[in-house]
Amino acid sequence: MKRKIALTIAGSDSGGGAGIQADLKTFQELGVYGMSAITAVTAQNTLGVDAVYPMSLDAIEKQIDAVATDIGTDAIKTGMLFDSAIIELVAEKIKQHNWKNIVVDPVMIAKGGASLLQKEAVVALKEHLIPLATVVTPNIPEAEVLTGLSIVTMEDRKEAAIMLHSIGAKYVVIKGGHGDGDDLVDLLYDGSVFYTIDSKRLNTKNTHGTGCTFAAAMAASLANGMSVRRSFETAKDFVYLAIKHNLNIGKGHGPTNHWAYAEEKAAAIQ
Ligand code: PXL
Repeated sequence: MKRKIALTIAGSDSGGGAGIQADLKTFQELGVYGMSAITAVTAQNTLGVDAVYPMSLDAIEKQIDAVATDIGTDAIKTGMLFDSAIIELVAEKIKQHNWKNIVVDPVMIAKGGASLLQKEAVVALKEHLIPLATVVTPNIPEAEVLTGLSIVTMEDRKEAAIMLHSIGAKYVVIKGGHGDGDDLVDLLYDGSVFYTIDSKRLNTKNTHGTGCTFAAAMAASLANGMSVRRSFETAKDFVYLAIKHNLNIGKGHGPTNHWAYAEEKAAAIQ
């Protein structure tokens, strides 16, 4: 059986719950062969980020080119890109290698408040990377920064989605996790139609890495040949189960359970 392949271009989380570690675990669980180009190394655990060490542009370019010249990829996921120089390099490389199925997770701030993206880089994200995105997957605070809107109502979310589509993302997902209340709505926009998935909020502090995991699950699903809508549904199921069966690891915001989706599928077959 020929496996599909995905590349994550993102930061490393030493605690294993977010960043490239979450991405590679998610790719694996969805049957996709995972590869990585590391943009920054973070020293962090479930209590927070202690330090951030961005990689040199040369090191990032060499990792991407090494993958491109030999292996290629069926999908890309971008996560923490740290500054505008890294964003411009990654955008240039995606164009140069003519890659498709690009999931852009516009990572900005870690759960504990540490900055994973310089303020100056927001413009580069909008000018260079989002226009290449098959799908961009902000949470509500990220969508606010990207659009300048204050997002309170569902109409605000839809307006933000329209704006992000107009700057070039083919599809826009606005994740509902940061909304208020017990009912959570994730929104997908394809440029003409809105599609939503409703779920109940799961009450736990162990949600570290959910954004990374969601975007990685979308990238793996696109690599597997699914439509964007089906990839959105799969990513939602994957993250919902990962939070529901979270591992309670560490003393702070613990990671989610990347095994849960495949384990539930296996149990359903028996
Ligand atoms: O979830 C955002 C994120 C992305 N990438 C890295 C991170 C985090 C959150 O902590 O550490 C490397």
